[in-house]
Amino acid sequence: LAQDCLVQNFKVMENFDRLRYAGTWYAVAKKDPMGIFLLDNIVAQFSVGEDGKMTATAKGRVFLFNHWEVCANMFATFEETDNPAKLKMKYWGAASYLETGDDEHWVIDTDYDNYAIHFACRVVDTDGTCLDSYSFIFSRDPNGLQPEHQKIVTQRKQDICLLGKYRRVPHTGFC
Ligand code: ODT
Repeated sequence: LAQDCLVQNFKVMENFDRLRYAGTWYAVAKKDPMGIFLLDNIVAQFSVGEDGKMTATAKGRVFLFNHWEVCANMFATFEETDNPAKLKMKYWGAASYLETGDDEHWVIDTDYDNYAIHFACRVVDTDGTCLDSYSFIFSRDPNGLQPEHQKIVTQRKQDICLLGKYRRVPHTGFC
């Protein structure tokens, strides 16, 4: 079956449950966007407030001005859309020299207990494919995914036309 790779046709998690998604996720692989920000040791922590709104914090090693290596402490708030798995993320850093932005935050798939596939398209091309995307493969376990979950993740990478575009994200304890 030929793949059209149209962003609007990407399937996302059905009946996405923010409460079950909450907690700590370790990035074990990442597809970088243009102008990469987070390098490695990336850990995200999602919470759901009493108002039901999702927020997150993330840590990760970044290079500032190409040579200054620091741990970035980042914050995000999420806005809902008509699809519960397609959120809008506003993010900023604890320090003013860190990145700020507005990105999509799509949860492509998760079993909540082991793996999650995140996807964000920053620029949709005129033909409907994604021109600038980034994606995190998250694991509840910093040591990585079990083979049975890796199999699902590989399939989802293919579904979003990013198979072979990921790099491993090491956890060395830097942050
Ligand atoms: O790292 C890159 O190259 C892309 C930019 C990533 C923006 C990171 C902002 C993190 C804000 C705090 C967030 C938490 C949760 C994030 C989960 C996944 C996507 C960033």
